[in-house]
Amino acid sequence: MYRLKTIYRHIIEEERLIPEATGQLSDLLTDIALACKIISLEVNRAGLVDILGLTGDENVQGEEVKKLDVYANDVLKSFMRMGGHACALCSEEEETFVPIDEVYSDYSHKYIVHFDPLDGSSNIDANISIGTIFSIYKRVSKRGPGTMEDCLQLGVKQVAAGYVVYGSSTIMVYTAGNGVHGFTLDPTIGEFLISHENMKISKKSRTYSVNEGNYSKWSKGMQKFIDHLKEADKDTGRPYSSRYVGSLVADFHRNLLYGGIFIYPADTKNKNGKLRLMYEANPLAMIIEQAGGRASDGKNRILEIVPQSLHQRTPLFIGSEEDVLLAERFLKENG
Ligand code: FDP
Repeated sequence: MYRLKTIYRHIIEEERLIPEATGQLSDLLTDIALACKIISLEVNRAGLVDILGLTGDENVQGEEVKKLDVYANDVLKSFMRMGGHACALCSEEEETFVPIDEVYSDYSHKYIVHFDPLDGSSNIDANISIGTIFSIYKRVSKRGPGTMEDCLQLGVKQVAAGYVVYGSSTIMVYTAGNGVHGFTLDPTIGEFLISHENMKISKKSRTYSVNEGNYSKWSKGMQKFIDHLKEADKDTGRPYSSRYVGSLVADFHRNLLYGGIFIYPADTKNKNGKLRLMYEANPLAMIIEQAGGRASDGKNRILEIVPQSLHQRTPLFIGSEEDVLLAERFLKENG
């Protein structure tokens, strides 16, 4: 007997646990999964761009060859627009949010989606894993196209979040508030099949992921924390190993599976860190908390940071709970 469970079936089973569910969230998640399958196909062909035509050129159908991040943004936007469940889309690639108007919907659309269509895109040409990150909120306004108030909600208000890694295989991981589940794309049948049910991150790890080239720009507390992880001490499992791909989704996914702490701190150049609260930190924070881990800006819980603008940045300490707590202690003790 086959024991295959598609992501679609999984989403529906989760929906059935909620008696008042209308099915809209399930449809939206399914739209995102389908869009990401299409992006995955194009990511796999990225190395052929030099052979088939540079970005900016026309392809054989006379269409312009788009940069992959622009392409991913367009695919996600059009699937979610046509799906009719979102009243606003907020993308890392867009200056402001895209309100969804009546042409595509009857105003029953009740969700807001934030997404980073292709995270880690500076790695594309080196064949390194990249990804898509998304986050879903319920609207607060009653009807009509979504508003800025709908888009700027606390991370704790997310109803679902997830990411897709385009790596040695394509994997989609999502949570709708009932655990974290991972699905691997089987390219032969074009389906995401369950491969990682109810993922949990270890409480303590032996791995840190940070761009250590920025060491001289860090605060004293941050420098001391990394120095501490590198000291040898058998009892506390040190020294830690260092693993840094430089592609957030890839680093995060590895740490979720094997334990670890990912850090992008504030530094003298990036006073508020580099990563985006709404597109990167909040969705990954919801996932890590659901998996038993912790996410903070070094002091405050990521999910409780009040957003002021769509592209706001934040320092990020995320991963195994005890490691994040230890980092917070070092920052506090060193001012
Ligand atoms: P990228 O610049 O390649 O798009 O969010 C952007 C991001 O990648 C993350 O994916 C990654 O973790 C981080 O920036 C890498 O930044 P550094 O190059 O400064 O280490």
